[in-house]
Amino acid sequence: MIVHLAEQTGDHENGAFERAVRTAADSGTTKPTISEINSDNQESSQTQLANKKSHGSPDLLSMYRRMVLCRTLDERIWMLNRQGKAAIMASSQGHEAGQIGSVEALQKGYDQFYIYYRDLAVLLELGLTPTEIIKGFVAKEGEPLSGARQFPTHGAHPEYGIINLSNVVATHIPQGVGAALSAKMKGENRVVIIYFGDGASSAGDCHEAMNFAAIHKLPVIFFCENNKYAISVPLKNQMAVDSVASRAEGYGMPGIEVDGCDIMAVYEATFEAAQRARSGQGPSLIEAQVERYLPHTSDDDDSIYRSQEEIEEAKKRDPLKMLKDLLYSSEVLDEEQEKLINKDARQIVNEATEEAENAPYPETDDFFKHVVGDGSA
Ligand SMILES: Cc1ncc(C[n+]2csc(CCOP(=O)(O)OP(=O)(O)O)c2C)c(N)n1
Ligand SMILES: [Mg+2]
Repeated sequence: MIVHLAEQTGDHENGAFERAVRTAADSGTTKPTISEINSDNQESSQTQLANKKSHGSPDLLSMYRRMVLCRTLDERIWMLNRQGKAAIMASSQGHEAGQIGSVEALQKGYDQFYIYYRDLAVLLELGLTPTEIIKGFVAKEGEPLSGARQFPTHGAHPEYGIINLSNVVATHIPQGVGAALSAKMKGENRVVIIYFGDGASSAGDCHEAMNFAAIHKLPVIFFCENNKYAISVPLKNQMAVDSVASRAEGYGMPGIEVDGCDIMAVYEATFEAAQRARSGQGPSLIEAQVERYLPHTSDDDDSIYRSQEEIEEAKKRDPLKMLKDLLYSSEVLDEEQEKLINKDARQIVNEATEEAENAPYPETDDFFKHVVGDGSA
């Protein structure tokens, strides 16, 4: 992890980095601890954490299960699109560790999540069911974000703290900063995390939002999922620097580069940024270096701008594989259990697909419900 510090905060030495995780599977069993798990893998962030004092307890086996579920759901939605049943899809494959690791470090039901179109795992982590998500893609009654009126994954779920009103790139970044200003003015201890891509980081909205948040020390985490492409435009044609996080210095906040395929590294960085935010020290910019395995969306053909070799190379860093290898080497996971996890995920996604496909379309009579106010508020 590389930290670009615009100011000396001091807590990198003694704060949230000073913690560890408990067992990879169930606590209270004889399964090995993270430090034991990582005895063969000295370089990983999990190992660094393991030797430090415990404060939190992410369950790596559970996180692996959730990653598998997200990947299985993502593959299914892509397939439904190819069958002509699902609308446009922006795949999260390669982003799962960044998304799940960051949510794990925050307070569900209290913190606010300004997400973007690629954040499938964030939706699942915050409580949307696979059925509800597929309903968004096939525009069926009961989709909770917009009543199936919006682009899939778009809308809001205030109870879960989810806001994703538009896919006009970067427009949600100042909106999230506004929510953080509101939290600060009300004296709430809430953190707002804003997810966006590397392309969005070059938009004017992003600059204004970061500048404002840093001036007013707002409780925000800017979480950039850097997959090195904005549709077909590679990073080098988007910015003249090679690190999104390095820009943080220009705004007066810490910028942290983290391996977005290493779920514990993401958890650690997000936890620390949340602590800064909650203790009034202001925003942080996390650059999670992730991979994009599929075309930009199901409407895109990446073969005209990206080689197969490059994609195969990126797959060596597959976040599912990375966590799976760790769990295998620790004997927390074996072949039989892996098969069961895959089978469970397939069954959940099969049932969700069937339920969503069999659901009715929304009533035309309430076409404007949740779209235009009824004047009562
Ligand atoms: C203001 C605006 N400009 C252009 C677009 C078209 N567009 C949609 S997604 C996208 C690329 C965004 O890339 P990035 O922020 O890196 O996110 P990624 O899709 O790679 O996760 C663009 C240019 C848009 N939606 N909004
Ligand atoms: Mg991108």
